[in-house]
Amino acid sequence: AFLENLIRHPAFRAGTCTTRFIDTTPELFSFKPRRDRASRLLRFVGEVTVNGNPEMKGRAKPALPLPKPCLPPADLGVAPAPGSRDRLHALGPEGFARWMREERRLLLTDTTMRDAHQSLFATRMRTADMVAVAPHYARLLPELFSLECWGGATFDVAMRFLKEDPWERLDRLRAAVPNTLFQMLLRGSNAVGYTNYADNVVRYFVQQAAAHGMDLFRVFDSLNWVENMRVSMDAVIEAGALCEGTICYTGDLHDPDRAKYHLRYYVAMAKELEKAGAHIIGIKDMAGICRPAAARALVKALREEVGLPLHFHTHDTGGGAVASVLAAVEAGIDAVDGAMDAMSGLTSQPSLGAIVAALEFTERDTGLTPGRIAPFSRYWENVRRCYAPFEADIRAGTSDVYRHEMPGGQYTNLREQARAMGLDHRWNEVAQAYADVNRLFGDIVKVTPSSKVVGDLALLMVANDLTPDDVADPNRDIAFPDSVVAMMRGELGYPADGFPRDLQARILKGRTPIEGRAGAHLPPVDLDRARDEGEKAVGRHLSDTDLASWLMYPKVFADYADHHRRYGTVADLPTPVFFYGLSDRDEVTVDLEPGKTLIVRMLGKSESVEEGEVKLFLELNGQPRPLRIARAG
Ligand code: 3PY
Ligand code: ZN
Repeated sequence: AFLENLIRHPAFRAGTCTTRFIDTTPELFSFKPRRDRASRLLRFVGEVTVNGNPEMKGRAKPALPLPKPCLPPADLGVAPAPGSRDRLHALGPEGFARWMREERRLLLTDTTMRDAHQSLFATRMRTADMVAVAPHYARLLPELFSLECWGGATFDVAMRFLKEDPWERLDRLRAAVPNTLFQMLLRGSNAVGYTNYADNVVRYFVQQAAAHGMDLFRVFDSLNWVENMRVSMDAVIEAGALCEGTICYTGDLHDPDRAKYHLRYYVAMAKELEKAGAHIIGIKDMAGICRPAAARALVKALREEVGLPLHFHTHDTGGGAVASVLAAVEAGIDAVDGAMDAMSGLTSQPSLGAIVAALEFTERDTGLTPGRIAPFSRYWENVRRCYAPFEADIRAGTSDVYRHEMPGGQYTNLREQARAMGLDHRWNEVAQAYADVNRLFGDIVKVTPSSKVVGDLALLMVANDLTPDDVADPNRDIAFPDSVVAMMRGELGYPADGFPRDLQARILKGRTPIEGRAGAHLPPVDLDRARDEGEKAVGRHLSDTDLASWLMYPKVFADYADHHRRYGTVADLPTPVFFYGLSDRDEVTVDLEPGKTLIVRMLGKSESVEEGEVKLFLELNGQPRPLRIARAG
């Protein structure tokens, strides 16, 4: 314990300690008995069983016990067949992109482990549910083009709500799937956050992600400003990974009133991305408003004007996504995104099974069959039941999305925010305000983080009964949300035609907007210093990936690290135990590592009201382990 304290001490690590260090550093001799891993995990399970998971506050538990997800039958002793990742390693990014463009098969990305759960149940899917099925993907679906399994909101939510290390998720998935490309969503200069980070922080983040096995980075900018994407695109290219330079789609190609978002606009952007070094062009229809006719025209034009393969991403919010995918296929799209059937539809991606079936026995046959998708869908169906409290109560598609244009990942979130503000019954007004704010801002791209800014102002308008005229009225004093002021200052960059000057001046109240790219004004972060600060804040050594987490989300990371210090790694717990705790006579198995399994049995409990605690009668690997848990609140 002494040695451990010594080597963890920041002064020792920095090499600044003198010969008197041991005498003058009494904390080296403070040996807090470190509870072993099983005890810490049991304490967590006990806390959740007695006091509930804080994440469940205000949410209704599903009926327990939940059915156990059944894994698609596969022989895990057999090595997986070579897949897209092996091809990338053989051909390199440029060669791989040429192969994509020449391939007849429609290539498929499965978004189940990222966008689908981000859009259906608030990004709450846990590592345990992904890692369990990952080796089955490697063996049973080696034809898949990629698995989107990281980035976007998953990074923040993993630490903030699931108390997991997102890097550990990536490492464990990577170890289980050696053959298929991993794909992540990167918000350009906002990386996996909501603000602009210093250029060297963005570079460091990309380097770490690539070093931990990320193969394909879908890079976008929330205002379609290529200048804001260059730093991250360069970092991806330098790391030898695939760079998918992405166009965010908005408006409607054929609507004469939305002439700003015409074919010329998208073609010009795609050419800029091609020049910037992209290997693939992504078409990101985050709201699911790219209608079939638009998808057909866009893909056709981009194929004619750009030499790179095209990858189409959409959402099924309005119910028409498969039609758009098929239109894109007819026009020659190279790859498309879908989600496993049970995780598809509504605000998520269209159904992979439906796409596979639609193209079976045609020229663009995907090489998969609905029968091979089905066992995966059945697995995810039961996994999804575990997350029922996080689902929005939406039963059907809504073509209202063509009016408000909210991204699939934001729609349910904003509804939830509106509900929390007591505006649930005024949702129609929120949706209209969202559309109005978009117009006030000059008709912008709405995707994280610009979509959050539009949502913030829309909620403020409805809560305060403000009309668009009120917002634009120079004689009316409005306390604009910080996010709105920041965006008008140029902190997220600028749309091609800038923001409307009058409104911008009114919101900035005399402050001057940033000239050019916000990142160009941010001094580089001293990474060694940042690591020292982080280590002081969390009281332990920070690994390179810890540092990347700390740079993205200092407070969230520090809270996560504190949770980890108290309870250890909770990512291995089965999801029902993590959210709902143990019921009497429950038995759960937790694989800590190969050969180290915990079997926890709950025999019963007794409550002592005077002492304000609950005694749980637990058994750990057959041995009695009673646990006393103080009743909270
Ligand atoms: C994200 O940035 O998380 C998105 O999913 C945007 O569509
Ligand atoms: Zn999406």
